[in-house]
Order: sequence, then C-alpha cells, then structure tokens
Amino acid sequence: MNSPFDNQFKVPLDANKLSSLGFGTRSERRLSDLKNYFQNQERAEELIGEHDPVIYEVWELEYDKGGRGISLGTTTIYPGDVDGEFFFTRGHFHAKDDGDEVYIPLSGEGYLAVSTREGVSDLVALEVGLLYYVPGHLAHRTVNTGDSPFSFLCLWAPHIDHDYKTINESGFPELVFRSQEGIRVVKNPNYGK
Ligand code: M6P
Ligand code: ZN
Repeated sequence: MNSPFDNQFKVPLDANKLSSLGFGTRSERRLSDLKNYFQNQERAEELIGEHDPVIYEVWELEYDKGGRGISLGTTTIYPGDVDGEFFFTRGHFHAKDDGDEVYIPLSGEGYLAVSTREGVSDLVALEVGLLYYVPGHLAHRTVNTGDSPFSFLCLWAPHIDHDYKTINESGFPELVFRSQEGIRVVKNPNYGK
C-alpha cells in the first residue's frame, strides 16, 4: 500500500479493521504506565505485580505538526477496574487550547470526562451513532464502564501539542467507579493536590 499521507484513502469505521490496515502506529498502555493515575495505588501495584493488565491500546495516524491534514486514531479501552475504579485513558489537555477534537464512539459503553483548567468538569455518556465535539480548552479522558472493550475514533488537527503533565499532576475532578447500580461518580479527593 502507498503511504496514506500521499493519497486519498478510505477506512472502515471499525476499531479492529482500522488497526489492521498496516499504516499508522499502534501503542498500548499497561497499568504500570498509568499507576499513579488510579486512586488506590496499593491495589494498582498488586495488579502490576500479578499481570500488569493492558488498559488501552491506540492506533494513530498522526500528521506532521507543521503540515496539513487531520490526524486520526482509534482507542480501545479494555473492561476492568482497579479497586472499582473503571479503566480509563490518561487524559490530556491540548497545550495551547487551540485545537478541537471530535469523538466518534464505535462500540462498547463508556463516558467522556471533560474539565477546564479551573476544574469545571462534566461527564458525558458516549453513544454509538452520535458524534461528540470537544472544544480545545477542555481536558478529555474516556472511561470504559461496560463489560466489553470500548472503542472510539478521534480526529484532531495535527498542530496541537498534547499536555499530559497537568492531568498527571492534578488528576481529574471526578472519578468513575463500579457500583451495584452501575456506576458511581465521586469527587476526586486528591484533585489539584
Ligand atoms: C483518543 C484521543 C487521542 C489519545 C487517545 C489516548 O484517541 O484523545 O488523542 O491519544 O485517546 O488517550 P491519551 O492520549 O490521553 O492516553
Ligand atoms: Zn486530545
């Protein structure tokens, strides 16, 4: 196949097929890559020692930052939790608030958590068949609240710089846990600390 960067191309809206096309880059995040993101660090350490589960994988086609085009990627978050806290993506801001992002859920069940730098946050259930537009000033994280893999497609402008440091240091204002009723959203007691 020629480089997709030189060509028009079409791809199926299916996370597995997208990632098997042979271009783009594939990466996976294990619990050991995310351990300080979860509330119960002790339990996270135990699980890392046992089997260090893959939390999510990303297939990405990123264009050069200075160039044209639209970057895209699919993320699949596996089902699971750390002491009840559902598996999620690290989450990030876009460094200069200057690039918006579009989310298109493909399969599974999950939520999109968004937050301003001041900690004003929202949690939105993502539905397959709908498109979600996320303004560039909002941090975004996705959470798998179901029992099967949760996959979605994202599109963003290539020029954005990802800021992971802020979320890594301050966390997200709200956390999503498994409960008998389904999910339980709690305020993050360590937010900003
Ligand atoms: C989505 C998008 C990507 C992001 C990925 C994984 O696909 O937001 O830009 O890379 O999720 O999330 P994170 O980068 O926060 O680990
Ligand atoms: Zn983003």
